Amino acid sequence: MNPEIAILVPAFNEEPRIGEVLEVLCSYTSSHAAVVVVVIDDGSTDKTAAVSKQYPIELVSLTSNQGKGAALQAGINHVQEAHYWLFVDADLINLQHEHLNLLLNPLLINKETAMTVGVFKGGKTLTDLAHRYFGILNGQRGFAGSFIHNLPDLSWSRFGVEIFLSKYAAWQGYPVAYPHLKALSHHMKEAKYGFKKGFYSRLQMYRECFYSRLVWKNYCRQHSKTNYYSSGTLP
Ligand SMILES: Nc1nc2c(ncn2[C@@H]2O[C@H](COP(=O)(O)OP(=O)(O)O)[C@@H](O)[C@H]2O)c(=O)[nH]1
Ligand SMILES: [Mg+2]
Repeated sequence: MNPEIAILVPAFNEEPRIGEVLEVLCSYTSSHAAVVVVVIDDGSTDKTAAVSKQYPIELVSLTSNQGKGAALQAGINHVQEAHYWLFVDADLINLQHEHLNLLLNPLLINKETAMTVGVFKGGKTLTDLAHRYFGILNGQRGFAGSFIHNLPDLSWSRFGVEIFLSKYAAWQGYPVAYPHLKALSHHMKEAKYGFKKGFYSRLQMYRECFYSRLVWKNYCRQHSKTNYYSSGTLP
């Protein structure tokens, strides 16, 4: 496939929300020659796949729900090689082309930059605060091709995937940029699933994040394709 830019959109039961995001991504694609948008349907039980198929995207369907990390890994395996990668959630509110440019520009301008982590600003107060103080969890990211190429498999990580990516980048000593994504936010779990189910799902997410925080070091030691210790010790 080898596109210039691969945009991966992990999606689990996002039927009412994914159209708004794909509308923006696919119109971005039409103005940029070699961009591919890959939706990874993570075993959804709603019409996420059917809605996605209305857009010029590549669809990867996982037969059962495997979690965000496995969905992203399935997208990476599908594309295999790209010069730049973007990870974009399927439930964003008010995504604009400018946000995609902001995630890509630091990678294009400074070839040393390995990863960008988008920080919501001026969207919703709660999501802004979460992004400001728990940036390690932010899901909108850009990557240089070499970062993804050298990355160990993410399939185990579920919602701990962002923590793993940030820890891995720090361990490798890779420069990371944090562009502010103005007026962007996302649907919170409580709004998507109702308070009780949403809250339970949030606790489950924190559990997966905590697990990733515990095991990332050992996982890196055992599975890294490169062995560059920036400071000689793991952070
Ligand atoms: N909830 C959930 N989301 C998943 C899963 N796999 C992929 N995703 C996608 O990961 C993104 C972030 O999920 P979300 O529940 O909104 O997490 P939050 O934004 O961190 O609260 C969305 O695009 C989801 O559709 C999964 O197993 N569960
Ligand atoms: Mg969300």
